[in-house]
Amino acid sequence: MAERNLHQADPEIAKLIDDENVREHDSMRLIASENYASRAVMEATGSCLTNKYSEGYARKRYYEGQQVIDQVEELAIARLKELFSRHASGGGLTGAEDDLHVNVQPYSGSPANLAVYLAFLQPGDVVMGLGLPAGGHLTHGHSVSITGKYFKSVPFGVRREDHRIDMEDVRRLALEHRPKLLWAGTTAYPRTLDFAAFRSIADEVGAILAADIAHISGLVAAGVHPSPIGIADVVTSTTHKTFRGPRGGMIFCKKTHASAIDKAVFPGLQGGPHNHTTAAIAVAAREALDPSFTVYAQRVVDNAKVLAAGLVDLGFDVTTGGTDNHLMLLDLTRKNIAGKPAARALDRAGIVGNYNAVPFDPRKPFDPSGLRIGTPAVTSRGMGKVEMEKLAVWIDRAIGSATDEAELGQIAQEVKDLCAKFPAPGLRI
Ligand code: DSN
Repeated sequence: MAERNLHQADPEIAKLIDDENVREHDSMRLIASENYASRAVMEATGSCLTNKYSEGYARKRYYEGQQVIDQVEELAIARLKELFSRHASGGGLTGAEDDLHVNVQPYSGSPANLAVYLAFLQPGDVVMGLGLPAGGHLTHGHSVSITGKYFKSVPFGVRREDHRIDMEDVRRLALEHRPKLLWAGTTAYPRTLDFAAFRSIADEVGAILAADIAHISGLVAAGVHPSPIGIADVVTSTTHKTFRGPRGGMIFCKKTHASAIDKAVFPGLQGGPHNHTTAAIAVAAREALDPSFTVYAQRVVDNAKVLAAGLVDLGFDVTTGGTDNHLMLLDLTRKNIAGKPAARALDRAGIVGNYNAVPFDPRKPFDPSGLRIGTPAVTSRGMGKVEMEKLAVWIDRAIGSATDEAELGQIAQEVKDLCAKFPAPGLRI
């Protein structure tokens, strides 16, 4: 008898997956960290590679039967080296590629960042990173994270007047606190990072410089955002945001740090790598090597600029006045609504973002003043300037009618009609 497919074996889960498929198709997905992975990436993720254990690294494993897996991991690494050497800063293409080591085994971005701590720090050492309320990540030393509990965290912020990172202040804090690790990375910051300025501060105080490019790795790969490769000692990233791969993590480092990073990932933090994910990362890297990905990444930024400008025209307070990357942060205080009710109303209108603290937010993190939105997913559907202009108007209408269910329903229908014209990669509709 033929093996049952998912719908036959588990109709409840099959239906929920179908429902999510419809939701992702019919809505404008603006969560800045989300995207649509391609069908090829999905196929690799759902493959038999999920069955295999392979603790260790290619040619040095603790289990037999690695004839295929070693090739998969080596291919993923080779493609990532080629891709991220293209726009490497400083060393130039060949220099950077020769000195580049890649680990594709971290289960996601947070484990990748923990590997950096394990590789270079002892408990109690000082770490500096952008504070969460200013747009940093939990794992850059926030107090509720293990990185803020086991290490002495000295967060830096953004300037009150323009909400941009003040490199002079980073330097002042670094000279005072002498961090062993300095993070250059963000999750809710709409401007370009100056990796060279971070490098010079790290050198001045003898810190390891780690760049967390989880949000921008697709833009960096395409040369649309400056690259920290060739500048930072270590670079971490997720693989599913602007990079548009499967959910996973990756670490780039100079060859001198290869052994410390590899040992920190396995056996320091993890067991067997997720080989199905590694294969899908290789597929995503191949997609990103295609010239069409550069066009995509540039359009992500172009779309974000159009959307931000449209929202400014409609009276929205866009922090820093706009964006250089894929995301923007709206401070809704002047619109007389908090971030959470606004995000909920937008969701009912088929526009999905997330409520988010804004710099110097007087409200609590679970009920903040802001909304974070971004353009990676809608750009993957082929949407452009015209659609971004419509989106700004819909966002304004929905936020202005947050308790008017009829109006929110009307917007949701208009959103759905537009989405029907833009097929989303990877979905089954
Ligand atoms: N959850 C990710 C984001 O949305 O930015 C960060 O880990």
